Amino acid sequence: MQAYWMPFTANRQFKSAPRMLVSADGMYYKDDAGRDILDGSAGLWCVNAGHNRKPIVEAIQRQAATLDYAPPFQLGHPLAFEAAEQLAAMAPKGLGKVFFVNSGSEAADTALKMAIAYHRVRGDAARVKLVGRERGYHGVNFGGISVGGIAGNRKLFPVTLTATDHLKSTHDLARNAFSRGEPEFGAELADELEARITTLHDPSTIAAVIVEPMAGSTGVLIPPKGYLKRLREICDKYGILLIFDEVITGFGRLGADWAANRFDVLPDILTCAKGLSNGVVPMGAVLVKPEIHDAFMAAAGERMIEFPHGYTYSAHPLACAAAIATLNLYRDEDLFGRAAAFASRFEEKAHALRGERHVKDIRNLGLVAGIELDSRPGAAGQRGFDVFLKCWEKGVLVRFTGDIIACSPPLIIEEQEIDRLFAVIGEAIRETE
Ligand code: PXG
Repeated sequence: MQAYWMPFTANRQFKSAPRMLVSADGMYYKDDAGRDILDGSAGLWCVNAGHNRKPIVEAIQRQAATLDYAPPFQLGHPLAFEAAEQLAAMAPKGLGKVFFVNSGSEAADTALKMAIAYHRVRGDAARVKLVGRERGYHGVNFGGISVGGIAGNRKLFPVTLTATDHLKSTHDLARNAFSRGEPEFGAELADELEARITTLHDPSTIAAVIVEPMAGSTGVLIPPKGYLKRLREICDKYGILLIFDEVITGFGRLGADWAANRFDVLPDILTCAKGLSNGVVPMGAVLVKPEIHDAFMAAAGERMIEFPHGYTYSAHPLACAAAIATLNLYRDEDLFGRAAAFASRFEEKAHALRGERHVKDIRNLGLVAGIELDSRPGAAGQRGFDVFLKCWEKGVLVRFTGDIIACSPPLIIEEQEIDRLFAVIGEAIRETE
């Protein structure tokens, strides 16, 4: 087991007691002892259509045997255009241009570079600063961690971009604990963008604001009512681009296709990944308004490369095949509608854990829930880890971030599986010191 250096993992703990997944089907993983594990986290928030879906598997098999790889620079292949067309057709109205990447991290860095370059090609070269938010997660590349706000992901790398600032997190248990859906309080936190940040930096130097509409990785922070609309208004007032990182919130997670539609706020740039290909082949995308794309076209000669950016595996044929099959599945099975239909049971069962010891907040929207536990004195994160391990022993996979348990199952989950998911979390919490 020694050669593999595992990502975001307590390597030594893992190797002392490995948790090995060997196969998956529908709502379940199987481990190397042959146990079925209910997938309460859609892998890592990505397997929205469930595991081992035949149309996706077959599409990839066919594609591998037809065109295994095609260089994406100065050459094309039909599935890249088809995947972009389909994604644009289901995107929030007005985001009609699609740039493919291979992950959420690449999507974030691509979006940030696009934002800066967009102002530049229009002759507004002073706009270089990027604003993120405390507790935000935009992947692990240098751009993403620079605007990201998860302290633990930054502290070993104190060489982030300097032209950045961060809004305050919207997390406020004093006012919003045990909210169902969008919390009531906190829209005014968006005003910091105008009151402090544009004042401090001079708004004409700010290129973009990037936020997750719902902050997932940090522990499920649902946006307060009106907060995102307010951000949009301030960005408009000062000519700042608004980027939504929908890597987690895209593809039905919140009971709507996109958070942008769920909250009725249209960003200028939207990043997605994960559910785009059901996690089966790595893929991400950056969706932009046509005006942004067109500004690049207008600024370069016809035989010039307009945006010197891209990856060897952008629009990889297998990823495109997986994405097309995945988007078809979402539509054919109305999986986003299903997520919306099951959201109230999900909410009831999640909030039924209120009153269990250590539980200091429960929050939810669509098919996502966060259960925040009190931390053990001097040992933040250990209680969350123990609950995660107990759930695993009981055959349920959840995600934990510090002492917050996150639930985000595939959208094909059945009612009894929702019941079991939260029942097992309840047992695990009761058995944890
Ligand atoms: N943006 C957001 C909003 C994400 O949630 C990324 C970017 C980066 O995506 P890639 O594909 O580069 O990993 C993510 C990823 C967790 C967890 O514990 C969440 C993510 C990744 C790893 C763990 O909740 N989200």
